[in-house]
Amino acid sequence: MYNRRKFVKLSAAGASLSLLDKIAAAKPLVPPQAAGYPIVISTWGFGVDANKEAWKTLSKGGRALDAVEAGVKIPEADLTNHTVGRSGYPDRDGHVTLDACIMDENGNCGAVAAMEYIAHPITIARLVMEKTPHVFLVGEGATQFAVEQGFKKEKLLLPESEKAWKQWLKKAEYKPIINIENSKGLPGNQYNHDTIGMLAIDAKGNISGACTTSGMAFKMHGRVGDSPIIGAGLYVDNEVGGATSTGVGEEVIRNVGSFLVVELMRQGYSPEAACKEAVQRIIKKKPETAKQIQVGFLAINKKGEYGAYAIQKGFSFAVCDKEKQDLLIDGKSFY
Ligand code: SD4
Repeated sequence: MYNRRKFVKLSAAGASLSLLDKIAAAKPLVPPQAAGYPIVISTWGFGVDANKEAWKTLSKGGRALDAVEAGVKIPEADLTNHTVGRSGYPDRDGHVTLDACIMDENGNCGAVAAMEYIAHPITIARLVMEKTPHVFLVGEGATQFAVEQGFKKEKLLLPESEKAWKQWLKKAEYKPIINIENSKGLPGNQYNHDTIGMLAIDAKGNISGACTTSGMAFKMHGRVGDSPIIGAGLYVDNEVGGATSTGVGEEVIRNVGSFLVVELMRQGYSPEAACKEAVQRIIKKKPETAKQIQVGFLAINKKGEYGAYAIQKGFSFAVCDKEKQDLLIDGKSFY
């Protein structure tokens, strides 16, 4: 307890004490009901299988951080998926470069971007978080760190992706295709972008998130999107909730999208309303661009309530909890 003299001294040092008191007072005093826990949600149809993997950890009382890492490794390893992890489509120069980030309930985070030759960027992002004094490693430095951690370099450009890239080179037209994430199975260069963002709350009520992608197919060499950027592609605040994004990353970065969604939830917005407001900011800033692109946000709050919103129709997200492990929901959209 403060005695008065100490208090006066501290107050004289600035208005910071009362500000700190205000912040402390603003924290919810009663923790939200844990009835909705554990739960895991993720972007797009491939989120269903990813969630099921995460559920193996969550249903045993495991930590949300372990669950999201294990979950997103499923699409990272899926050879039929050309937009996350191994077998991702390359950039326009033929390099497969991967981006990922992860964030835990204590505000710790780690990320890698433009990393080549390593198939599970999410695990390297977690190692950056846990084993280095840094948050973000990129390019050769990220690969070098992964090798130092015992990971093998491997060729990520698989024949199917190489074929699609060579086909793309004929016209070399960079044009993101709306909702290509839902078009699994289309031949040739039809995949343009695809990302898994996953948010989980474990039995203790702790929130973590992960986001991983090979980014926009046929992007410029060195281009990094929103997915590995904390605050853009992913953000978690254990007092409030978490958010993640998918779609054309440039527009998400411009609006620091996932951080914005979490901050709106802090102000009382529901997850869906927060996602909608973030989408509307993107549209307001660049209405003509927004007509041509997809961006979707997915969010969960501390109570385990979730919601999503996208610019275009067709954004789906997967939900997994005690009741149902394979739910796929169509997100609402502006258009
Ligand atoms: C990016 N946001 O690199 C990623 C791509 C994506 O669904 O999300 N696709 O911009």
